[in-house]
Amino acid sequence: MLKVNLCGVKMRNPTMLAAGVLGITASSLNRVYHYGAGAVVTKSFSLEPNMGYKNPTIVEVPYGLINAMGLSNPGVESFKKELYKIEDKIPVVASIYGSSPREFVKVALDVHDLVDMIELNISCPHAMKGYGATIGQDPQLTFKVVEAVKEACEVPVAVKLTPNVTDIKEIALKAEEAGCDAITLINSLGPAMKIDLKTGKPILSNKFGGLSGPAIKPIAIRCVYEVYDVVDVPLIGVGGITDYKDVVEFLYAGARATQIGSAIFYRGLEVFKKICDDLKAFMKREGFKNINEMVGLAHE
Ligand code: RRO
Repeated sequence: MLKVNLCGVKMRNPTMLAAGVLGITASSLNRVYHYGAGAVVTKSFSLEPNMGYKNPTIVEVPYGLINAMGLSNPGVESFKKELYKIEDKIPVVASIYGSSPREFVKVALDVHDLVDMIELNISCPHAMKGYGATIGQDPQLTFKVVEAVKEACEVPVAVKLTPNVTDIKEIALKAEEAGCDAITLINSLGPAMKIDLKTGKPILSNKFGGLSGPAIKPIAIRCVYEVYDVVDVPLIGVGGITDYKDVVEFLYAGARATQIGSAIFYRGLEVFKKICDDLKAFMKREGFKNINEMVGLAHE
């Protein structure tokens, strides 16, 4: 009933672990799958190791979290060792980043044999210049990165977009034109900021970070809804999902699968099974036989 086929990747349900959360080691990725996720996405990794920003890197705000981890990761060589240790049956998506089409291609070619899909992170809102959202805010750069990775590897390629643009449809259309197989909407919203009243200073060491959690869900829903109207590739919805109702809303807006990140902070890893059980009960009540019947219903 909950099964989803995403670009040929068979998932037992439409919930995926979002990039950046518990995605550094094979043991935590295996664990998330055993708690019920349909697929897992790694923390974004790059060609070379990156220390990221100093602590504090995360702060809670009403209805959300602001993070500026700083694209921290041990580099592709080290990441590969983890990818080998992920259980075969688990659908794995490698989230990768770089500062040029060539860099993206190098990382993609290093891991494409070990994963089921690649997700291009061109959307981190507080990345260094030349990385993250500075790529995803530019339609031409978006096109070049997607095209280069698609030419180089066989595995399906999703591209994760930033909501911090004037017209997300324009970027999505460019990504599709360049050949992407799926579009993930959205990365965290930002740059966002919180100031400590005692010290009078910004809390995060980087000052600015990306806002995630329930606060951004209405924007994520709008992005999925708008992009669904203009592209044919499947969409993966992410941003503020905490219960099955949020998943239903994303499906109705046009997502074929969903990703969950901040909710693990609020509800623990049990959130995946709880959402799937509740979603199944909802589908029975409403007479849906499969997930596909729900995708895009808000447009009819
Ligand atoms: O590592 C991060 O600080 C980070 C990344 Br790469 C991203 O894509 N989105 C985010 O909120 N944080």
